[in-house]
Amino acid sequence: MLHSELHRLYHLPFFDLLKQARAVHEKNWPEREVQLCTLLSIKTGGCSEDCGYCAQSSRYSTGIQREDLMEKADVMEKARAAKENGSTRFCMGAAWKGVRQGTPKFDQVLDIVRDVSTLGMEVCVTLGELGGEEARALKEAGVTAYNHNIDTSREHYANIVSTHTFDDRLRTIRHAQEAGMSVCCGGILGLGENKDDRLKMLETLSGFNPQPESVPVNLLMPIKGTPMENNDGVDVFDLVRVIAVARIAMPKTKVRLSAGRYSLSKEAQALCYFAGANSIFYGEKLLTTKNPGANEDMRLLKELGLVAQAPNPAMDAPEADEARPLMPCII
Ligand code: SAM
Ligand code: DTB
Ligand code: SF4
Repeated sequence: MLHSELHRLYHLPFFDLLKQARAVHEKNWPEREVQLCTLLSIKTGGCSEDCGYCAQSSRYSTGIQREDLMEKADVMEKARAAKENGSTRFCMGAAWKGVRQGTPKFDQVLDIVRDVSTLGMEVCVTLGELGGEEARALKEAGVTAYNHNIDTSREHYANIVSTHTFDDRLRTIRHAQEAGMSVCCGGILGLGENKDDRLKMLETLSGFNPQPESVPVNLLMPIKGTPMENNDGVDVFDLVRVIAVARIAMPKTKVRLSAGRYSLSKEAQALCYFAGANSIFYGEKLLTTKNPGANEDMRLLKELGLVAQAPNPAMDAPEADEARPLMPCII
């Protein structure tokens, strides 16, 4: 969607924007369903990259305990527990710059994916940069979706990371799409960006061909020791507006209310659901930071009359529109 249209939507009177987003949501989604996803950090800390928000970058003293790639049996135990708790998507994250075909660690990840994919949940991984070969191997092993966020606008990206570029991120996303995986790609609010950066991020995401299957909207979890530890918080109405505009610009995308729910009130979360959020990370830990407890989330869903979405592990990736260029935003 064009920047001018996103801008117009964002600046509508609050309730007009909500009404429009709700109408799009109701037309495209079973309105009461929320997908529950569980996150697991399978390799923690010690990352070579300098993403200014991240607890796991080796450039900052954040006090995170480094942990090697988890054993498959331990991952399976967590995955089974997630399924029993009602999660339909299991997302495994690794603090790597990227992965390379033919390396022992990548083989180990493929082995983990093969086993997790037998459990009947959607399997998502986020491992950093991918080439075409790696993307095809992950798809073949049973990955449903690849998470790789653009985080912010192209213009602001260099202010938050210097060790890779916005275009590096887009190339990885393209490789994941070409291999037939769904793409989970979103960003973080609270990185010192302005409203225009947020709209530019939505312009890039909604311009993907195909649009992402899911868009995580994260609020910065300020991490002590990182350059962003003292960043200003994000206004709740700004968050709701971003979700509503994302819903309108990407009607068939799951909008995932991601990091930052821990500090959101029940009422704020309810507004996010109303505006079009239909997926959350479920379970008391994200990768390294806190998330609301599962009981608390269940209670809120119940209070709002919302239900957990059924799993769809055989889900096909969205298809590209052949009349439009693939990845139009890449330079
Ligand atoms: N290394 C891989 C990568 O960068 O894509 C995968 C792991 S990385 C931690 C996954 C995503 O988590 C990041 O792209 C970022 O959007 C989000 N994230 C990391 N730290 C965060 C924080 N402190 N607050 C909010 N979101 C964060
Ligand atoms: C995403 O966009 N958010 C999740 C998931 N994708 C991998 C990660 C949030 C991490 C929050 C900070 C932490 O726990 O370290
Ligand atoms: Fe953190 Fe991923 Fe950046 Fe590494 S590449 S510092 S894990 S966000």
